[in-house]
Formats: sequence, C-alpha cells, structure tokens
Amino acid sequence: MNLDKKSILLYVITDRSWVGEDSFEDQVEEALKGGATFLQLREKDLCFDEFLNQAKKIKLIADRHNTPFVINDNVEIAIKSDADGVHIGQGDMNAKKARTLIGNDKILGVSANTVEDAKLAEENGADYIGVGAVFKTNTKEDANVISMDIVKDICKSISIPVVAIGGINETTVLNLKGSGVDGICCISAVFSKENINEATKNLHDLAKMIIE
Ligand code: TZP
Ligand code: MG
Repeated sequence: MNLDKKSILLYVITDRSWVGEDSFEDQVEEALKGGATFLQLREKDLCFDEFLNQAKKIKLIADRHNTPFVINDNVEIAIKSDADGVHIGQGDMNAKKARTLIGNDKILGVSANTVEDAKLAEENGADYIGVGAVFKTNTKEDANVISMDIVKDICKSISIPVVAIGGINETTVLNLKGSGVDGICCISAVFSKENINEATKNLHDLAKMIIE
C-alpha cells in the first residue's frame, strides 16, 4: 500500500503501564481526539487471546477516528483483528514474509537503524520505516541511541516515509528539525501525561514544525 507521509506526522504507541484512573481504551481515545495521526498497539505481556481481544477493541476506536491502526510484532494478531497493518522489528518475522502474509492492501512498518536495513525493508515491501531511539529513553530498555547523521542518511536513502522514535517529547522534538523525518512517534510523552488530549495536541503542533 502507498502510505501518505502525512499519516505518520504524530504516530502514537500504546503503553498500558501508564493506566491509572482512566481505562486503557479511554486513554487511547484521548490520544486520538488530541490529534494522533497513526496508532500502534504494543503489548509485550498479554497472552494471544487477550492480545487479540484488545486489538479488536482498539480497532473499533481507531476506526471511529479514521486513524490507521497497526499491531506491534504479531502478524497473526494483525490479520485476525483485521487491523490496518503490522509493525515489525529486525528481530521479528522478516519483512518479505510479513508482506506476503498480510497482503498488499495492509500497512507494513519496519524498524531499521542502518541505511542497509532501511533499503532492504523498502525492497521487501515496507510502507514506512521507524528509526531510533533518536534520544535517550526509559521506555525501551534495550534501545540504543543512534546519531542524527544516521537518521539523515536513512531519510535520504529511501523513498518511503520515515518516523523517528525514542525519547521524543515536547522538549526534545525540535532537535529533529532538518533530519528529514516525516513524523514523530511517542509513547511516554503521551501516555505518561495527566492530560493526554492536551499533550497530544501540543506534540501535533510541534511535529508540524519539524517537517520540511
Ligand atoms: N523503540 C525504540 S525507542 C522505543 C521503542 C519502542 C520507546 C519509545 O518510547 P518513548 O517513551 O516515546 O521514549
Ligand atoms: Mg518488535
């Protein structure tokens, strides 16, 4: 599928570890109301059935807001929940196989932190690339910070959209200006906040300032 780069301007990934008074679904709804343009369901601890049920519930919310919705890591959950696609890392199923399984009409996102991996992912049918961590983050323990030069080189070497991830918040985001990325991806800068709607609106405005 041909993904419009505008749809990844503010890409939000769920994180249930921040669930407090509001339910997980309410938090997601607030992020979408606030202007998230793309949504990924990321679950590291749910069993298959729980993951699938959650995916079906979140898909209804995403559909109501007309927001593209992908599943992290798990191609089978993406297919069974009829999500709009799947996002895979270098350690997950390979991109070519994922593309074959989901078909050409679904979205395939791939994480890549080298020019070589990004080019290969594009060749293998990725619709967009996720690159990072671009800044230090506590959300993913094994995430290495990559240099802005690598981010720039990746953006220059492929023609599909690139979204930056890792440690992006209202104070770091403007450092991405000039990097060539098409959007920002945030977890804690959205879901750790008391007012998710306001945080998302703010990040949406800031994201527009870094896009060329
Ligand atoms: N992949 C690279 S960094 C990261 C992931 C999933 C975590 C991003 O979380 P945050 O809270 O936006 O830094
Ligand atoms: Mg993964």
